[in-house]
Amino acid sequence: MGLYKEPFGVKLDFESGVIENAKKLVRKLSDMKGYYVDVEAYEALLKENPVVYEVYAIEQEEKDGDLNFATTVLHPGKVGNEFFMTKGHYHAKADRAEVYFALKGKGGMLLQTPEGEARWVPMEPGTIVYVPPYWAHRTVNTGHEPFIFLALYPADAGHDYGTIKEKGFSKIVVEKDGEVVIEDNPRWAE
Ligand code: M6P
Ligand code: ZN
Repeated sequence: MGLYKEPFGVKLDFESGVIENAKKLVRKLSDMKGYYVDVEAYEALLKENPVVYEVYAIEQEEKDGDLNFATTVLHPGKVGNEFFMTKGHYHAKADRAEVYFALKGKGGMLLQTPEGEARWVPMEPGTIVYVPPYWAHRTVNTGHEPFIFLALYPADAGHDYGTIKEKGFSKIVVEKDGEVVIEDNPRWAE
């Protein structure tokens, strides 16, 4: 039996997004310094330091052929007029793909090639998003309740946060006159 891992089933609570026995990761606003365009609004909100998102992950050893999965509970909120979002990443093994499945709430995914070509894919419960190899991906909560989704990704994909942390995405997702607007990131050209 040494070759074979033990199969298992785990329960995902659709209301809360929690996966039983998963490893929980909490990202507070203070973990996201430099990610939001409006620095003043960021500093002001830091006094409350809200939780921006939680991740519940079931991960395997980083081996080719195996699979990880995780839910993310992305809370509603804004920094200035920019919606709460995940950090976003390329895969350390850049050619690894991923699939997201939206469970609850409202939002979308911002994707980008290494050259800065960006796409926005709106997500609502039932939306399945295919993240092709090489595309960075970040999710954004554009609603008023937690935005919850499941992600499935190769166990050896890894996370490369560096590029996004420095430059962000070429687009930002903001609220303007009550509408969700995807606009150029003023910091991108610097
Ligand atoms: C999804 C997956 C995870 C990722 C999480 C949060 O659940 O893609 O691999 O960690 O979203 O996104 P990030 O790592 O960009 O903060
Ligand atoms: Zn990923």
